[in-house]
Amino acid sequence: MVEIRNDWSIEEIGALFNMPFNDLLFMAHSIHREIFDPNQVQVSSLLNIKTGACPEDCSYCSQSSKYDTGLEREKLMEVEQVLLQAKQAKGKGASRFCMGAAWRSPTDKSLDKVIPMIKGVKELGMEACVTLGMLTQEQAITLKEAGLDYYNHNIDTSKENYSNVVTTRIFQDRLDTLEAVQNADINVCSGGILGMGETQADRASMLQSLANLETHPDSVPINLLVPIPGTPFENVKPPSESEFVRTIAVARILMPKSVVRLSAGRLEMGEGMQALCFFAGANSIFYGDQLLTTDNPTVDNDQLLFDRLGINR
Ligand code: SAM
Ligand code: DTB
Ligand code: SF4
Repeated sequence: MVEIRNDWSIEEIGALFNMPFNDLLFMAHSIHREIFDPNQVQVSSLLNIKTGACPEDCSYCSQSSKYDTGLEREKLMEVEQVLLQAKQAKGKGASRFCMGAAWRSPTDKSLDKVIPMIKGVKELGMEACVTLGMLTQEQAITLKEAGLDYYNHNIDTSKENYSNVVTTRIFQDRLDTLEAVQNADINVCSGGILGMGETQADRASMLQSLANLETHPDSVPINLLVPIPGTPFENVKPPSESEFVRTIAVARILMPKSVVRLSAGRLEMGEGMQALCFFAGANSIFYGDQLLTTDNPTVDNDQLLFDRLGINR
């Protein structure tokens, strides 16, 4: 029986990271098999419903107004447009539709405009997810009442490294929103990004913060930084492939029942690396030719990958 814990020490997590690679993968895969069908991967589609001009200074992001990334800003999309895209995503086989907005936090007025989008996605028979920045408790309850299934809000990196990545908010702000979302009984999707110059200790600490939440996030996206020209992190050296796979494996071991998503950055990963990530416990991807503002592998390529690996969704 796999034990669900939320008292992981940093030493224990460091020891997992330092296991021989094959032993670590075997352990993670064994846990994965106990809980999940190892040949099943959930697919979610993403749509950026409001682009650019964000007041935050996240050093990885194409949408921050602080950096000249050449991205054209776009105001909040119309409901009809959003639902058209959701319908297309469903037609291509996505089971969840995630809508992202480049906001620090939504105003109540803008939140009102997102509500019909959530309701429309639900009426299509899909799960609805949004990522809109920081929320108050009341806003989280409003989203729950609209039928929202998941709220994505990443902690992005370790608490120790946080101020090297963002200075316009603090780590605790992220935890506060996660708490509001959990209190409203919405499923939490929270993870982070690798490849922002963090150390292995930072990766361990980030996973510790997620795994020691009172309730583990239902979904844990692990992104590989997509380097954006014009941002402070455009030239940061990525982690080694084995280090990335190790992080997936440790996430799987710490949070056995959470769905671990192999998120942004898959365009830079070959078939073998993605296969290793699925073996190590990743069981979700973003599916669709676009992430928020950057490219994702095409639907055709992902179907080919799934066929080659015998993966179902
Ligand atoms: N503005 C909201 C927020 O920050 O919470 C929602 C949208 S934001 C773009 C969603 C998440 O996408 C970020 O928390 C980050 O983890 C991820 N992300 C953004 N830019 C990325 C990049 N260039 N590479 C990898 N992940 C990225
Ligand atoms: C998450 O963890 N990754 C997604 C989603 N949650 C919102 C976003 C990835 C963005 C990659 C860069 C871009 O396309 O702008
Ligand atoms: Fe804004 Fe979100 Fe990008 Fe940060 S990650 S700059 S909050 S859109």
